[in-house]
Amino acid sequence: MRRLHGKLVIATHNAGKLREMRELLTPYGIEAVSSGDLGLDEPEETGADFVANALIKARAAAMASGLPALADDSGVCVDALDGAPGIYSARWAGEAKDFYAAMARMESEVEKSGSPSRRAHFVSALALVWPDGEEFSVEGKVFGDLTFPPRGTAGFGYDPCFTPDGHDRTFGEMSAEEKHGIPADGAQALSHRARAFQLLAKNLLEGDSSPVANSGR
Ligand code: ITT
Repeated sequence: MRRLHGKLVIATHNAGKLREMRELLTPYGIEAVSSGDLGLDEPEETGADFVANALIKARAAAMASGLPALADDSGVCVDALDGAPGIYSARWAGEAKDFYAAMARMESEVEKSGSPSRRAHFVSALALVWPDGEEFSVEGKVFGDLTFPPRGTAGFGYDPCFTPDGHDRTFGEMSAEEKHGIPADGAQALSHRARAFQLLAKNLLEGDSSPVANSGR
């Protein structure tokens, strides 16, 4: 399996995601630039699922930059809404990227559905594409309950309206470390993106230079 080292493009224009992805890559000594830093265009996300859209974004950034590119496609899937907004999670916030409006719409559509379920899950697909065309993708999920009214100001997007299973605070009320920190003991991380990242790291990042390998595990 090919290992990732050196310079990488994080193919996102979403500042919240970029921050999390940079933090996740920090221990691996990879020099990360963003597609925003490089002035890359945002490709149209025409895929039918999260992995397909992550691959579209990573391929476009790898081709345009000549560097390996890591992209995330993610969203929240609500059981009472048959999985919506899912891959359309960003679009629900509109041009203004107003996630409080998107969360209000979610609350009202869930109420209208008549379903008693408040179950939801976040999904993150991470795709890594090298400029020579080699591709790798993984998916992470976290299940929990919708929480209305939204609580907390940490994180981004739908974080204030999602309480992961086993917790009584929303992602919006958690520190970055709690939401997407990687446990040192090898246990599963909490967020969908951190879980996907653990799979990516296991396959592509734990070379001789990784802190985990150096610690003798
Ligand atoms: P890029 O395509 O440039 O990466 P985007 O915001 O358009 O940015 P997506 O198409 O993947 O990204 O949309 C994902 C949306 O789902 C994102 O805008 C968030 O609102 C939401 N989302 C994903 N992960 C989230 C998280 O960890 N916490 C809160 N909301 C999240």
